[in-house]
Formats: sequence, C-alpha cells, structure tokens
Amino acid sequence: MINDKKVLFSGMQATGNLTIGNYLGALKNWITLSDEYECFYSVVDMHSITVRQNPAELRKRARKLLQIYIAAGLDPEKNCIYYQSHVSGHAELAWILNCFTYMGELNRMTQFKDKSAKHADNINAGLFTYPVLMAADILLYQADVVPVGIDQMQHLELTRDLAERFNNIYGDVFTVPEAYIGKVGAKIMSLQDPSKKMSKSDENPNASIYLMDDADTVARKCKRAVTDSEGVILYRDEQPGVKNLLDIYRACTGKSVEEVLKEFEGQGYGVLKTAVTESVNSVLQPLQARVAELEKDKGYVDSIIKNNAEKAQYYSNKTLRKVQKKIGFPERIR
Ligand code: ATP
Ligand code: LTN
Repeated sequence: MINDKKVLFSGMQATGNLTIGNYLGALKNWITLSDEYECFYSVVDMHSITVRQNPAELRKRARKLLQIYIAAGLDPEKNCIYYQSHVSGHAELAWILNCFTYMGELNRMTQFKDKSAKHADNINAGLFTYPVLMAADILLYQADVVPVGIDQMQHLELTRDLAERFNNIYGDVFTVPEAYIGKVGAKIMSLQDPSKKMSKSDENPNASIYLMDDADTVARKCKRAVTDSEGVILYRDEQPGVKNLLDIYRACTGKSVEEVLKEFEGQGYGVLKTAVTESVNSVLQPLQARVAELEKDKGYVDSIIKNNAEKAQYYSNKTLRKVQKKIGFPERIR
C-alpha cells in the first residue's frame, strides 16, 4: 500500500510503433484503473535492448511512448510515469531473482520461443531472462495488480511463482500480484490474418493500425481488413475477421455485443468497416493532438521525467533494501 491505496504496475516496450492492440488491450485499462490505485507506468527501455536497437531511434521512441502515456489520459502528476533505465533497482532486483529462477521455467516461455525464432542470429541471455526483469519491475513496487493483454499472462504467472518462492524462504517480502485482463480488447488480432495477434513488430503495415496513423490511413487499413465470404455480421469464432472488427468497435465505443449486433443487423461489411474507421479515429485524433502539444512542451515533459524517476527510485529502494537484507548482503555503513 502507498498512501492507503493498492499499487498498480505496468509497462510497455519502446520498440516499434504502438498499435491499437496496445492501446485497447493495455493502455485503456490503465486509465480506467488509475484513480483507484497508486500507479507506476514504466517505459521499459531495458527490455527493448533484448533485440538489437538503433540508439538514436530507441531514445526517440522511448520519449514518444512516455508522451503517449500522458496523451492517452494518464496524469503524470498523479501517476508515476518513468523510464525503467532511470531506476537502478530494476537491474539489481532482476539479478537477485535470476538466482531464484530455473532454466526450465524460462525455457517454457512462449514469448521467448517466438522471439528467438524471429531473431535467430541474436538469441542472447537477456532475451532468455527477460521475464525475470519483468518480475523485478512488478515486485519492486509491491504491486497488487498488473493490467496487461492476455499474451503476458505466462510472465505474470512466473512473477507470482517467484514472489511465492521468495516469500516461502524469507518470510513476507513481496506482494503476490494479480493480472488484470480487460473484458474487451484483451487480444486484438491482425487485420490481415485474424488468427495472429496484432503486433507492433508485424512486417506488414496493413496488419496493424498504429496510434499515429492519420484518418485516411485508418480508413484504408479498415477497408482492406480480411473478412470472409459469409456476408453476415455475427459475433462468432467461425468469422474471426468480422469478430475482430466488432471487438475493435466495441472497445472503442464501449458498446456491448448485443448492441453492436443489433446496430449492424442486415448490413454489409462495408458499413461495419466505415463504423470501425470512425470509432478508431475518434479515439486516435484527440490522442495525436495531445502528443503534438507535448512534443512542443519540452520543459514540462523533462520535469515529469526527472520528478517521477526520483519517486520511482524512492519506492523501489525500499523494497530493494529489504530484499538485500533478507538474503544476507552486508549492511551499508552510514
Ligand atoms: P511486439 O509485438 O513487438 O512483441 P507488442 O505489440 O506485443 O510487441 P508489448 O510492448 O509487448 O507490445 O505490449 C504492451 C502491452 O500491450 C502488453 O500489456 C500487451 O499484452 C498488450 N498488447 C500487445 N498486443 C496486443 C494485442 N494485439 N491485443 C491486446 N493487447 C495487446
Ligand atoms: N513484457 C511486457 C512489457 C513489460 C511489462 C512489465 C508489463 C515489461 N515489464 C511489467 C507489465 C508489467 C510485454 O512484452 N508486453
């Protein structure tokens, strides 16, 4: 608990351009939950270097991502929005947790399997221990809840196992966190292949709608979205393309399945695609306008970066000192 509130932690990697999958599956829920919890939202730039990055590009993307967090509606005076690499405790706790994690556990991680297949020329140890750094992120702030998309569930389970393993040996050190998966939009699929998740690292730009896409691009991508030859708008697994469009529409408008089915009853796919385009643009346009404003306000964003790094450092140090003491590191002499 911090200030009598439960703690929330989440983060996104500063790799690639954010998609509406990232927004609807994660960021949107962050905003809904932000009043209820004491929140830490990190730009996890240390995770990003598990695949090779261009330094100038990484720096630019990380700042953009931080601005997107704010532009999406997270108040940076109330929520701790910061860069992971500015807080030394993440790496320190990750090292300790590495010594409590089994190779077999990490070998099972599907994200590791996927990413090592994709980056076969660079299967580095960081890619393998990535989930341990993620566990450190979460446990460092004694987070109660972690809002993520479904794909991160396996990492969350590992985090819980590590917390429990550690607590069993040393007493109650870590809060065991719960995942929070939103009811709508937890897995937005690719517009070109609705059996695959929409991903910012997809090579086909038509597969994803990026948060920075302009209105015409959104319209074009929706128009080209893969559907089927059934010709009816129903919400069912046999029509994954249509189902995905309905999910995007529901997540953007807040309407229920019943409401949207009624709305599109007897209509063709063209009408659905136009409605999806409008609903997505109504979310993206204000967000893009706010990002543009923040880009001009360098002094303000810099002050947020500085103050929040200090806040994160303060809370993370509390946990880190406790852990160091428990495992037997020598006391610091003051
Ligand atoms: P990449 O494809 O490059 O691995 P990603 O698009 O999965 O990246 P992350 O930074 O790994 O993006 O994820 C940030 C957050 O967005 C996570 O909580 C993740 O679960 C969520 N997320 C990512 N893609 C989707 C999606 N298609 N639908 C819903 N949530 C998603
Ligand atoms: N692994 C996550 C990003 C991430 C994260 C976290 C999410 C890193 N640390 C802590 C929630 C909590 C991803 O790839 N989406």
